[in-house]
Amino acid sequence: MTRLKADDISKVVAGLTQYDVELISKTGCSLKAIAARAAQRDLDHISASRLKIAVIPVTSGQGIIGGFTAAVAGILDYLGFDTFITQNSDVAGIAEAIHGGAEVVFAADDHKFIAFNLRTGAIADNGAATGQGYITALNQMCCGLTEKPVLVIGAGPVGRSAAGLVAKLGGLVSVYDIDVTASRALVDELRKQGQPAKVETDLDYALSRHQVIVDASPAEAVIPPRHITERTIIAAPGVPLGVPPEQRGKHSARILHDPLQIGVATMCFLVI
Ligand code: 2YH
Repeated sequence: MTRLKADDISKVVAGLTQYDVELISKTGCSLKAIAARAAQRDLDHISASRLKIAVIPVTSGQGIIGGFTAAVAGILDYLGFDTFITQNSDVAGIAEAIHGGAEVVFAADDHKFIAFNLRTGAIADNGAATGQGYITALNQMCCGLTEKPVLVIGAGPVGRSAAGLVAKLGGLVSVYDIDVTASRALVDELRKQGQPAKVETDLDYALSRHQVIVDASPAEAVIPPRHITERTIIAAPGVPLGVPPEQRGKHSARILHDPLQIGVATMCFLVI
């Protein structure tokens, strides 16, 4: 599982307005609209409520990531929520959030990143929410996924969630993971739900047959330049981005990638 680095998120807050402009040009939808759609929430109803949200620093494991809570809080603030970062970390942070009137809390350790609604008990996991948010955006970018072959690279929590939603939206899912038992398990699960899905064992061959790609893998440069054409559309929730740096500018209009924005926004809308 990828642990974000301070560098990955240092520009998130300052870049949110520009991020949203680019997201709208790629998908036709703002960050708020993508998240609301992914969570199947009514945007008008949500805009009206100014919900109080606390983001709690967590010191366990490898500890605090510089700028992590600020980036999460900045995204929630940008979406219109009344957000604060607790002064205290860990359990004292939870107490502070409750005393401060928070209805929703966000917190992450090295393994799990959750949003939790203290009133309703609703909980959202970053991995699953990121998959849902990215596929909602990809569906917009592709003007629908029905009958379209979609290659999902990576069968971790984000890839599993993404593959599930691609299948639900009528896409033809193929899965590649460096660990073939993980891709087999995901494909078996989809087939049990009556969704057609295929295991790919040769990534190069799989890439040569797909124009719509979900890069949910933590590997760098997993998509070689020869497989990126004017018709390739890439949704890349995986950090770092699997597109080689020299290919990014040229194809940026058809590459969706961010370190936190879509995942955090979708988590929030899933619990409210
Ligand atoms: O980046 C991570 C994990 N890889 C979460 C993975 C969930 N999909 N966690 C962030 C840790 C933040 C740190 N504890 C802090 O600053 O509070």
